[in-house]
Amino acid sequence: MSEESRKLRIEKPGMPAGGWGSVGEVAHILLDQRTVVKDSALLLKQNKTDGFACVSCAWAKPANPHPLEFCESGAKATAWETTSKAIGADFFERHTVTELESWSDHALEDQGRLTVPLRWDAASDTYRPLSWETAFAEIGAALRAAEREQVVFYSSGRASLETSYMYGLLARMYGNNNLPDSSNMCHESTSVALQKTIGDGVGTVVLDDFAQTDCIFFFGQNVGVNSPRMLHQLQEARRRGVPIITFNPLRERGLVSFTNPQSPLEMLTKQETPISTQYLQLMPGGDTAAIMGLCKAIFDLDDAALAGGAARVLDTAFIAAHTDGFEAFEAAVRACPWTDIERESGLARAALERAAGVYARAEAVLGVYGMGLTQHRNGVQNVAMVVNLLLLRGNIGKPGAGVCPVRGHSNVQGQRTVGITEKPELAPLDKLKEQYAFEPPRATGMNTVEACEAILARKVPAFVALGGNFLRAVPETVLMEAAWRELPLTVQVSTKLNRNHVIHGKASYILPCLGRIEIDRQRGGEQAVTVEDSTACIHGSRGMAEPASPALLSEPAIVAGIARATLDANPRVDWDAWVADYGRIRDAIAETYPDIFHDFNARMWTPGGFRKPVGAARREWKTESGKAGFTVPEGLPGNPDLEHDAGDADDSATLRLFTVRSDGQFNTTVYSHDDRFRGVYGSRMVLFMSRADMARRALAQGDLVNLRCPSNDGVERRVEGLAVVPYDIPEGAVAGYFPECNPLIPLWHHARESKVPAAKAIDVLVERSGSAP
Ligand SMILES: Nc1nc2c(c(=O)[nH]1)N[C@H]1C(S)=C(S)[C@@H](COP(=O)(O)OP(=O)(O)OC[C@H]3O[C@@H](n4cnc5c(=O)[nH]c(N)nc54)[C@H](O)[C@@H]3O)O[C@H]1N2
Ligand SMILES: Nc1nc2c(c(=O)[nH]1)N[C@H]1C(S)=C(S)[C@@H](COP(=O)(O)OP(=O)(O)OC[C@H]3O[C@@H](n4cnc5c(=O)[nH]c(N)nc54)[C@H](O)[C@@H]3O)O[C@H]1N2
Ligand SMILES: [Mo]
Repeated sequence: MSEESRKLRIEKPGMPAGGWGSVGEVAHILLDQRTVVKDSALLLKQNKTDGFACVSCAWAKPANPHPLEFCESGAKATAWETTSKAIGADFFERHTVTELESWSDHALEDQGRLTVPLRWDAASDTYRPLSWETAFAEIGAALRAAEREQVVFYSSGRASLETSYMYGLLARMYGNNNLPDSSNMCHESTSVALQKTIGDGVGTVVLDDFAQTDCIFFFGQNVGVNSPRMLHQLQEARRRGVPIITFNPLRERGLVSFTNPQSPLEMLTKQETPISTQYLQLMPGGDTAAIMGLCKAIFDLDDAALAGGAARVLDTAFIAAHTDGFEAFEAAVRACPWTDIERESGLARAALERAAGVYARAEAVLGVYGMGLTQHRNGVQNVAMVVNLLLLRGNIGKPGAGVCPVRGHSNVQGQRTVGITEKPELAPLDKLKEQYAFEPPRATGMNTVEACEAILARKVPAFVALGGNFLRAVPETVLMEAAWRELPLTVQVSTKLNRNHVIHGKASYILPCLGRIEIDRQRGGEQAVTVEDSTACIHGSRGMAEPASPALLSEPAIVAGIARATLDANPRVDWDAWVADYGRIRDAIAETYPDIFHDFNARMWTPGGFRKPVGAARREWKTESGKAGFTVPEGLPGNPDLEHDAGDADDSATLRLFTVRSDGQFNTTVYSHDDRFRGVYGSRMVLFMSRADMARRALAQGDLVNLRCPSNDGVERRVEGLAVVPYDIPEGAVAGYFPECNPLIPLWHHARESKVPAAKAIDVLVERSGSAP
């Protein structure tokens, strides 16, 4: 039995989201990380106009913030970055890299901040310090000699607009569009679906829409854990009597009720605001079917209204003026039998009809969603189905209505805006050519899945990562780790040690950077950066904490260092001048994208941010037809998981696994092994299962099981030693944690058009391996 599962403690999922539990958690992590600044003073500056943008999620930062505009997750992220723990020179004298392979994700990052540039030394199997100049020179020499079309430039969605712009330019001046980013595992299904249907690859709503809406449909997003500041908007909406209808296979605590930890009265009286007015526990992957059901019920209501001479339920004027594809969509919905809808969604017709009734009575509806929709084989279609639902009553482009993807990393949306994309058609290549007098590469680059395929095929000579923990975040862990070790060169710009460093290429460099919360001093004085939030608002962010080490460089300085050592000099790009004064990078960004970023330096401190133009929000549809498009789903079953590879699975034995996050983590950064919301403490090696499925397999709470992904492609995919936790989850579905369950996901198991790994519906077989201790 693993060390972890011995420590497992299971309790009833208890306290509401927010509340005293949240206050306790914040205090605990501030103490545990021995943060360097006066915590409360720093936290007061979080998400304020003159302060720093939280490094946790991408939720909007209001123009009139709460005095404490942060949440439990944001406070944890701040403490984690400003920790006084640091990896000193002696750390690697005590631990070989091979030894570190057996450490948990938590243990690796908990060593604290990386403080000096490091290079792996084969003789001692440790990382050894080297100077920045030597690091840049060696990396530059290696990149110059590599096959340029095959080098990969990954980025994780935290880096600022300034850094991201420079990084995209570096890749293109080097010679390729291989710019995969964490978005490829996340909301790429959104970017593809929304671009196609409404002509903008981003959401259409702003914070004010939450104040004006009269109904919210909420799909597959765990707000209490992953974007807790949004609970304020939801709580306010609930107080106005706004119904919130939730589609989620798990009963998530934060979607059930909320206590505002910033309201003394609520805290003292233990008041809770119920969040969801109707909670539909569908099967994972059942959203397309569920939304088909909603639409079918809406057509029925419209038929009845027509027959009875009442006002139409469909917004026929909007549909006629603003959409195309309606007739085909209507025909598909009417032809779709309720039996199929009920079977595929796992929901009863009556429950869907009730939700549709609420939708039909509302004048302004928001469609909010997260990874529960995007990380499926049919992830793009799921998002298009939300658009279909909204279009039926003109719920895009009017106050209080719209589509609201909840983005993950704090600048993941912004990175796309300034050119981090493998799709050349999404980057202003002609403009870059004119601005910098070089020939930008025109071939499509690799996204995340394609980069993995190329790594597995041993075709990638070098992998450069701007943040993140690529190897731990991607699927197909076993094959990927083996191939990763054969990469000739890995270069990683990072703040903390992670698995991506301890499993490394034949030559490997770790370049430690400043975090966004830290003061960034350059020749031109203290610098600020910018980020774009989930509602397309762009904000300034000023670092406030003393850096973890004087040897750290900022991300722009590191990108510039690599660029100078790798690229031929170009008189139009003065990397050093950019680093001395980030205002000049913003001038360059404004020149490339004048429509979005004109007067960038003047506007970056606008309270609430300045908004990037989103045509769809004004009903200007930048689609081929000039209209918003209805999409006919490819038909039910909507979840063709493992479609081309059923393997040895016996249908009745397979369960559908989806992977989720706990409040003790930010992606692969594991703050603690506790999940307060789900009542699981001390271990993440657990499997949430319905009591019915447990009874069928004669499993008791705490019994240990192994999971196996059945497929006949010759690859063995297993995770061993998960303790069973009984949970309120549909029969036939089980849930486990990301990244612990990633070894179960085949690389080919991804969304069809966006290639987002389908981490929310993996067929698995369960084998008993031991009884509860
Ligand atoms: N504290 C914290 N904050 C974070 C992160 C973090 O790890 N920790 N990560 C950040 C990042 S990068 C991202 S992308 C976001 C992720 O935030 P979310 O989008 O909330 O992602 P997940 O935690 O993966 O959970 C998705 C939810 O979908 C549900 N679900 C699973 N399958 C289905 C399905 O088929 N249909 C439906 N309707 N629901 C389903 C799950 O039960 C879960 O509640 O959060 C960001 N914020
Ligand atoms: N099974 C499964 N897999 C998933 C998901 C899932 O739901 N299920 N979710 C997917 C999603 S939505 C995402 S976004 C990806 C996440 O994939 P990534 O973005 O690649 O991973 P993170 O865990 O966010 O990266 C953490 C590391 O980033 C570095 N870091 C932190 N702050 C900074 C900084 O300021 N600068 C720099 N340079 N580095 C920094 C630290 O070294 C830290 O160890 O994972 C995906 N993988
Ligand atoms: Mo994400």
